[in-house]
Amino acid sequence: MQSAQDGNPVNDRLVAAAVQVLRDNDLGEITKPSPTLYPHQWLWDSCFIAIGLRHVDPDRATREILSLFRGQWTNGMLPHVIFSQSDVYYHAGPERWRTDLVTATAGGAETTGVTQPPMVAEAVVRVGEVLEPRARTDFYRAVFPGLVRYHSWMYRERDPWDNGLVTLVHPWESGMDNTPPWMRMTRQVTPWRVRALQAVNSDGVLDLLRRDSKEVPADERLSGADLFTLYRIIRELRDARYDMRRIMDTSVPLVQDVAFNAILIRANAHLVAIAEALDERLPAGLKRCMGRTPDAFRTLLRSGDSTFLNRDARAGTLIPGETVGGFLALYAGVLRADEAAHMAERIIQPRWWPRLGVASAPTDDAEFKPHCYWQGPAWVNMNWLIADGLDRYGLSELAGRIRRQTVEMVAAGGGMFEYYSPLDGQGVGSDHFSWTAALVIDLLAGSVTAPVPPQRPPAARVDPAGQSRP
Ligand code: 9WN
Repeated sequence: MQSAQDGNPVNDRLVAAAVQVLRDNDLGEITKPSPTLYPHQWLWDSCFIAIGLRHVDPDRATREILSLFRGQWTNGMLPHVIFSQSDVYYHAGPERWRTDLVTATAGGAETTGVTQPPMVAEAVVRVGEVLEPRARTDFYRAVFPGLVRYHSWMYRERDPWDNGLVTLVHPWESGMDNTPPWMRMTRQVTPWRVRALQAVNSDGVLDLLRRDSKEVPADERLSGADLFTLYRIIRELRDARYDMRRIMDTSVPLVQDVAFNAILIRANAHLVAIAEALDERLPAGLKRCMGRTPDAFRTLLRSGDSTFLNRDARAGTLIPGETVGGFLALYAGVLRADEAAHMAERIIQPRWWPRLGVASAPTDDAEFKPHCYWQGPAWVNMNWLIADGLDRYGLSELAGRIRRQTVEMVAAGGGMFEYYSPLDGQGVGSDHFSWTAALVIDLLAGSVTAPVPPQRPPAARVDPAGQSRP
């Protein structure tokens, strides 16, 4: 690997530590998110990892992305996990999903049956920026067909109401598994056996049946009851053969997730840019669907303020409970300048930025827990996305503050942790976490990307009818 060091001894030590984490988690063509808790390849993790790796080993960064396509399903889906080391235990391993009964994958890899936020096009462009023009074209050409198939799958399979928003079928697809609104949805389908245990205060026994909570303290993970509910959803998805038409007839919660769709909007813009660079055409049907997502996204806006929420797609109603995901509207570039400025003011309020920002759930949410992954802690990837979005609106002072604070948080936390308490900066979750390391490298390298202006002026302010069923 090359050096990404900048001559400042503190930063140089941090970069060296980050590079070491990536080296330790390197399995050859892929990087596992952490040494033992997450021993396979995760979709959006690999994208963030590639964005950091491009500064130290651009060729390895391209392979991190290319390796994702070996898990691509025949229908175009890029799965959320590709099981890479068959002999290594993971609590939701291939036997839980049995996707081999439903599909083949491009490279014969075993995978889960759901996806994760579509960060791939972003990672492709960021890696492309550090490649020589010819190598960039080759790289673009290698990923383009797979990207088109993936984006087409999202609309064809996961936009059953054909309104431009992608619907998720498992909290793991959001990448932000246990944010309060997602937990509200999943708890609607807690299995009766688990409810029976809860009724007599005995659900603690479920912890005896799990291993993930042995890796990190139990209060930094989901409760046993919640985890077994997620397993139940997997079972329903498996029985429905991961087919959206059948899934709609099950009790699986269906959610139009704000962060996922914000990332999709940006990814679509990248896909257009990649196609233009290659002088290729995108399928007309895909272009039509992509064109509708920015306006559809604004139907996730709560009327009366600048808060974007997830929608319960079955009920057609917004799900109460703000998350950091709402701030990714900045990253999507779908706001008017006044809305962006208002959002920036909200980010620095103490409920989102108690001592460190940006909390994944506000401190006044009844479910707020500073050490429990998406129920409060600050995450490096979210800060990276928000800072990028602020730059799009010229809000660079706050963008810079978020970036500096993020690097300081990691430096003070004593390791590359999965997430950090927004109350006191304590590093929590898994240590030696790859995307934290990769994005610290990227933040310290400074952006090689000029801020991207917002896509286009958004449509008129949200129509209250937007909250009705899509
Ligand atoms: C389930 C790997 C992944 C991240 C997710 C994070 C966590 C997995 C888990 O770890 O989810 O996908 O077992 O909790 O929530 O964002 O991609 O780092």
